Amino acid sequence: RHKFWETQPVGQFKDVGDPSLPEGPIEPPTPLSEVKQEPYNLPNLYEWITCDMNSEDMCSEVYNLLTNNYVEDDENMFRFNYSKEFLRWALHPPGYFASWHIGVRVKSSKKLVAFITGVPARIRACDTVVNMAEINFLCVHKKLRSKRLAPVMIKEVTRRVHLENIWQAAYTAGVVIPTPISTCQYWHRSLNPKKLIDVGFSRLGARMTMSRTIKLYKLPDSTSTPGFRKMEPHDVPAVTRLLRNYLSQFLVAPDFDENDVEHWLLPREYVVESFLVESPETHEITDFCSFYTLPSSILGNQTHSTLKAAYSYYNVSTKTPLLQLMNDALIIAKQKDYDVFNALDVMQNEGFLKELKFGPGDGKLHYYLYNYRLNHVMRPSELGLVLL
Ligand code: YNC
Ligand code: MG
Repeated sequence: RHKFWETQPVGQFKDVGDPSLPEGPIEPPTPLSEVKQEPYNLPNLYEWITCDMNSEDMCSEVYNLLTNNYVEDDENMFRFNYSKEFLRWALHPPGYFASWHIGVRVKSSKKLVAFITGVPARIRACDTVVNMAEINFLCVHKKLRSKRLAPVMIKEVTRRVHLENIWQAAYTAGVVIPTPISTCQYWHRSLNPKKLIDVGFSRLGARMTMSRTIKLYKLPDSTSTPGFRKMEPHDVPAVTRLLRNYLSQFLVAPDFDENDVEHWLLPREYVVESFLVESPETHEITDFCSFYTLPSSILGNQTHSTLKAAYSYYNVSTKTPLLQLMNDALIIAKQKDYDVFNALDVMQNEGFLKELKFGPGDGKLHYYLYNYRLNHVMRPSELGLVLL
């Protein structure tokens, strides 16, 4: 049934729930000299390229490929529209490898028709911190679908990851393949209900009018927590301590150091936003929340072309109740003119979703590890990892 995935070192469906299989790497690393030195073969009309995302032209080509061909919802009403600044941020973390940003061009016209990326990350699985690649942005042009190009893209990124002596990977997808370590759900909190209804993102509830709906989702004009402010560069050590301590409770989570926190969590306009609570008395950093910006193109609407969405990223509450912290995050997102605030049911998010009027979405998000077996399927609340 999965001609490609059945050949790969991933948990297979027939083995799910078999406690006799050991947790950890499925295959041992091979000597680097045995890693294939040449790229995999592509059909003759195409060629591999390494995409230098610092180049304005290259970044624009990737942006255009993804804007027109990347992930859509099941009804094909919306398509992710990652910004160029976001792509640069997502692909340039500490220690990134340019060789893991892989494109495929048509030889004759030089047109970019496929893309896949990896970035390095230390991910803890239970008690073990593993050097991994986070794989993202797999995209094949709509006109080249169902020609088995995706397996070649995946094998080529795997080869280039192996060349850096890394043997495991983490990734998420909307599709079910062998085999999810966890299956999560997106929840959506309307900030601009009228627009969301107008574009078909949400529907007017039963026995609801537009004015009652607008009132239901109304938020205060300003945040409520004393000491709530934007994260600044000098906060990196305190936020790192807070976050490391928080993430230690989950079964799978990133192992962030100060360099990672500086990259992934310091605010960047229109890319990632982070806020914290500094106690007005002790000046201690007690709580933290963050979200990233990922608009979607609205396909075929006369009035609106983009949906402005904020995605919950990492949140930590130690003193401020999580509900209050996230309500402040919603207030900020509303101030900044986002239409919707999205969150997965990972970490402790279930503790605020219903109370803060998030509604469940229809699509699922499946989490995967490559060449690493875990012996049980995790609940979303046991996951401490958010991929972009
Ligand atoms: C997917 N999303 O099952 P089987 S998420 C992984 N992730 O193989 P073809 C996928 N595999 O089942 P198409 C996948 N989607 O026969 C499909 N597959 O074994 C598998 N969409 O290939 C599929 N982006 O080329 C099947 O399919 C085989 O032309 C079929 O291309 C697929 O970034 C795709 O949703 C997704 O652009 C490129 O549909 C195309 O349909 C497309 O005939 C819109 O492929 C955009 C979209 C996916 C977003 C993402 C994470 C990707 C993870 C990839 C796996 C990484 C493994 C670890 C590597 C490093 C290892 C080390 C160390
Ligand atoms: Mg294909």
